[in-house]
Amino acid sequence: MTIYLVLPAYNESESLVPLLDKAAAAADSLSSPLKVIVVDDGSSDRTAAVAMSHPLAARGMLETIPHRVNQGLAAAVRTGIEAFLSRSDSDDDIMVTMDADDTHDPMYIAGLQKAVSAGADVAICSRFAEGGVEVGVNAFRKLLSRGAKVFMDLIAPVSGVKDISCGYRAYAKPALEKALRVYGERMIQTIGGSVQAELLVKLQALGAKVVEIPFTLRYDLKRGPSKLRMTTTILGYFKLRGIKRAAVLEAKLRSAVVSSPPDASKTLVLTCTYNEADNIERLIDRIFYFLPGASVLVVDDSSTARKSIIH
Ligand SMILES: Nc1nc2c(ncn2[C@@H]2O[C@H](COP(=O)(O)OP(=O)(O)OP(=O)(O)O)[C@@H](O)[C@H]2O)c(=O)[nH]1
Ligand SMILES: [Mg+2]
Repeated sequence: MTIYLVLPAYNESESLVPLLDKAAAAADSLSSPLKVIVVDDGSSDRTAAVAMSHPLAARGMLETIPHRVNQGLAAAVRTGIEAFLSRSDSDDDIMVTMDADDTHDPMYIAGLQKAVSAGADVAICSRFAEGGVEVGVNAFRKLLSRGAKVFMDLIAPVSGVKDISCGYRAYAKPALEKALRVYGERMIQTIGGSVQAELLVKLQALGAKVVEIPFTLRYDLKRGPSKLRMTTTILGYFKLRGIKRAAVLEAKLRSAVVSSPPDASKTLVLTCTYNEADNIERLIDRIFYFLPGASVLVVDDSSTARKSIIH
């Protein structure tokens, strides 16, 4: 088993050194190897350089994936999930995400690992579970996190979970893989901080078991200004009602096919195309995913683009 620690980071050069030092100390006491993936979300400071000059990089335990421009937290999380799934070679590998602003202490990774190994699909470090604590959080921030929970309970409940917005979590690999297969491009649809609640909605629709372990949020250690995109995040929460409805439906329709694909050896899928170079590969991949063994006939109506796709 390997633990992949994904750190979405936007202008976190000040916070990364103390955080990575703590990650290195935690790695030494973990029972499984730790690999750190810093997703540098188009930072304008030295985030990538600071990460790569940390001793963890020299030990081959850290890599940085750059976004050329800032794309927002949700896109950074998606990049992290894809990187984890493409690097992991064992079903019992775990992906842990946490903020790179030094408010999440890596010492809780061991507890998250234990919870996932005991059968959880998602384990969340929770401020609101019994024993959870927040240090240095101002009244406005407290209102926001509690308000998000109350709002979600009204429009798109995440059942049994108190801390729906904390980004410090562990995911079991099969749960993420299944979600990506069922939802495809639509696995992450919101843009800002609402992505954390969205992932819970999407995974619970597939029957994921979510547990919480108490932790202490060290907001007092946060350096520099908050980068939270308030408007984008609030708008994202408003979208979650429709997103949840669609996810529940999609999960019902698709999860049976994903778990036991039909024999499609006698099926021909015919699709007619005109300038669909940007979409055809994804379509063919999805057809073969849901109908393994099928044949695909693409009738191309003299598309004008010069791009040719060899699948
Ligand atoms: N806000 C924000 N964070 C990003 C972005 N891209 C990556 N991140 C990282 O995502 C993590 C969460 O962002 P934070 O700004 O800490 O968001 P938060 O924890 O919800 O809110 P505060 O800690 O109160 O600011 C941090 O590690 C950021 O560096 C982005 O475009 N915006
Ligand atoms: Mg934070």
